[in-house]
Amino acid sequence: MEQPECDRISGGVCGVLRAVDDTAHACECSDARRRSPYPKASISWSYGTLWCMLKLDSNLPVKESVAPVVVDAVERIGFSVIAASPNENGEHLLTHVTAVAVLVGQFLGKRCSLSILEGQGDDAPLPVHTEGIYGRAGICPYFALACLTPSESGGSTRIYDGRRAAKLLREREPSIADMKIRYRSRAYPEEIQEYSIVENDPSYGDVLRYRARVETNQVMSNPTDPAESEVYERVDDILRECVALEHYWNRGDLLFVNNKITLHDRTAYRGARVLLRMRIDEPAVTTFTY
Ligand SMILES: O=C(O)CCC(=O)C(=O)O
Ligand SMILES: [Fe+2]
Repeated sequence: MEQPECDRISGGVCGVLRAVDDTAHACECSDARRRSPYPKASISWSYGTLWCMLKLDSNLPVKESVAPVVVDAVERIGFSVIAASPNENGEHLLTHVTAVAVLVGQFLGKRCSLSILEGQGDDAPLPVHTEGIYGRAGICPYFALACLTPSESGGSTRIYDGRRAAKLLREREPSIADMKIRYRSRAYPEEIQEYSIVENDPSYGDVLRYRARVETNQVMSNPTDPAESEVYERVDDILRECVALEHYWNRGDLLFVNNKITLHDRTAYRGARVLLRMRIDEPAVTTFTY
């Protein structure tokens, strides 16, 4: 049945998305939080995404129907969450979560690069960004994060709707939308890339492609352009209106993200926090040695 479009998020559809298997839960428009099998997960708008519980303690029951639903949500609204069974604490969780990420990730792309993100606490949030925006070869279209150790407090990951942000910026601050920023990577000094704040993506149309103010950014302004601090303030103000998901991590959660239509950040946190990150079809990574 066709669902009405939801005006709260680009590509969103009101109502129940789809049930996937016996353990899947789809959230309804009016009470997404209550129906979520994960009370800690908060969806800041009322449209529901797919919450699919995976039991990871025996074999891997990844049904063939799961991946297409993840792909559909990631394409439409920009993200999808697969939650492990809450009582899952097994020592093999890393292996299982990685396997699920790769199995489902195959439906989004052909290659994946894995890294472990490990921190011991951070009083500062990680600024909002498009993943790998500094990459000369371009950004990865999709990435996934899996939680191995949730922090003691804080450390939620927020996903922002880049199409909605682009639309609002064009309406309210058209001169800023066309300004360019040059991004660099501190870790890989040879990686430098420049984007208009609003880019026209061949597949998705106008999207915000951006990293909030950091030392390695350079705003490419003309004398008539708004001041640099104003550029960041206006864009950040708009992004605050475009939070699509704030995900509070539980061990075993898997979050798939469409990096071309969303941005993300991470809040400040206390205690050890370990995530597995999988970048899918990262343009800079094209060869593998076995
Ligand atoms: O730790 C997170 O939640 C996200 C980290 C991140 O965005 C990054 O390392 O690029
Ligand atoms: Fe990131």
